[in-house]
Amino acid sequence: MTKAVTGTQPGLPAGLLAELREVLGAPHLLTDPEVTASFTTDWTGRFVGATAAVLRPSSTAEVAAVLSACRRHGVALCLQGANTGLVGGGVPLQGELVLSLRRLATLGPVDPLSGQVTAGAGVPLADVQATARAAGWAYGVDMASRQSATVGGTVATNAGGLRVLRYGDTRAQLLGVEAVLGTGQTVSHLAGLVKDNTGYHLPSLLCGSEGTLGVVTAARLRLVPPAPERVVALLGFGGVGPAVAAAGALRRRLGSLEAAELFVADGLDLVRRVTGAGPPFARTHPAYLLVEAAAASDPTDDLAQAIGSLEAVGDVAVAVDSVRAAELWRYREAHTEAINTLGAPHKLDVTLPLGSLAEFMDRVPGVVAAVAPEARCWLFGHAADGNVHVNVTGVGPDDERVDESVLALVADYGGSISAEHGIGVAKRRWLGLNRSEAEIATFRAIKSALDPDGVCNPGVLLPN
Ligand code: 2HG
Ligand code: ZN
Repeated sequence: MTKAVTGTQPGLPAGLLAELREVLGAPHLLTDPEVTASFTTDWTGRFVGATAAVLRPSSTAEVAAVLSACRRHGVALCLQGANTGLVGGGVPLQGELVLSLRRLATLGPVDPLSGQVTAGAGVPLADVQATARAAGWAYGVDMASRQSATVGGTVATNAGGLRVLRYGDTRAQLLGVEAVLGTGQTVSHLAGLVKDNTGYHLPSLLCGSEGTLGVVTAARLRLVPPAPERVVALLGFGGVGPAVAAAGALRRRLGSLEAAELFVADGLDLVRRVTGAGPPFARTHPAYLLVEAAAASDPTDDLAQAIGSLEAVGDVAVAVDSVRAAELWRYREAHTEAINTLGAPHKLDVTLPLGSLAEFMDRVPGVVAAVAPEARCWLFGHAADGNVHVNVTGVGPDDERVDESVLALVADYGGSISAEHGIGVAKRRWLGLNRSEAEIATFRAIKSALDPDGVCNPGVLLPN
């Protein structure tokens, strides 16, 4: 495999580490390279950075103290949750100190009246889901990395995931945040008032800012009514076009539709090779749609009726129990780990207008082959959101020709070069495909107001 994208490590001002050790306590400032290694390489293995230390604060006050020391010494920070990001935005590619937020793990009680909870940045998504469930509510955001992905990371990237079609993205759940801005100021607005028109909405600004404006330390999250009765079905189609059309039709007919996930034949083959799973149907289909409906009472009949009214479905498998439901989900959720077994992929998470999604997916392999004949494309995603994950294997970590061609094609179709993973370092060169000069200048003005010294994630999001 070719060498990964690597970072450099400049020297640190004398006394800074001693000062930070004082703030955090010696056990929470990690310098042993064997220990810090897992904080400096991204999940895919494509981006490898380096750091002199990983800092592990346990409170907002400690975050503020770290930030103020780093500003004073002119040393940048790389903000990190569970390091599950896929665009290189959470690893220290410029030798930054890593600010790991996992110890901010306080999860408050669920307010039974409003259906809200306050979670520290380091709380794993699965813990928010479980706490909500235990209190008779549910959390609307879900994704395959739920056991590790943290609230702070999902807020910083405005994570989407599997249930966006019903509940919206992370921003749609966010009623308030606490954050230490790059200025060193702490802002805290966690009352969770649903109606609160008192000026700029900082949660919206910080959500999706990818750690470039400050450190989100806690979030006030809205919960949704539970939908404990679930049914999962896998549908086979003759192509992506009919599968996307079916997702739209199911969405219109089925208020309980919670997920409509898309994958294709070669992705399924790869997943089966890696996981050893059997085939879902006796015959192969070019495209598959995995759907889940959830409601207070069993939605199976409604789903069956809605599927019955669809045109062009080849085969249908309905999961009658949770074991079978998990098996069907695995065909879709295992794509990411299965692709990683082929080497560090280039991950191009994009959105297309729904009417162009099938044509785009059809054209991508040719566009990739034109610049990298040895590469392979893997396409899967969230059908109802127009969000396809273009994964490309067989290209070197630094070789950006494939990224360039695919993202240009996305822009030609009027799509977005980042649907849910963010811009990170991987796509910042191409931000101009989606954002005008005026917009990027506005982004820069916001960055310099909130992080005037460029301490927070300096290499992320904004083009050089
Ligand atoms: C998913 O939808 C995630 O499974 C990861 O967003 C996508 O691995 C990817 O490219
Ligand atoms: Zn996704």
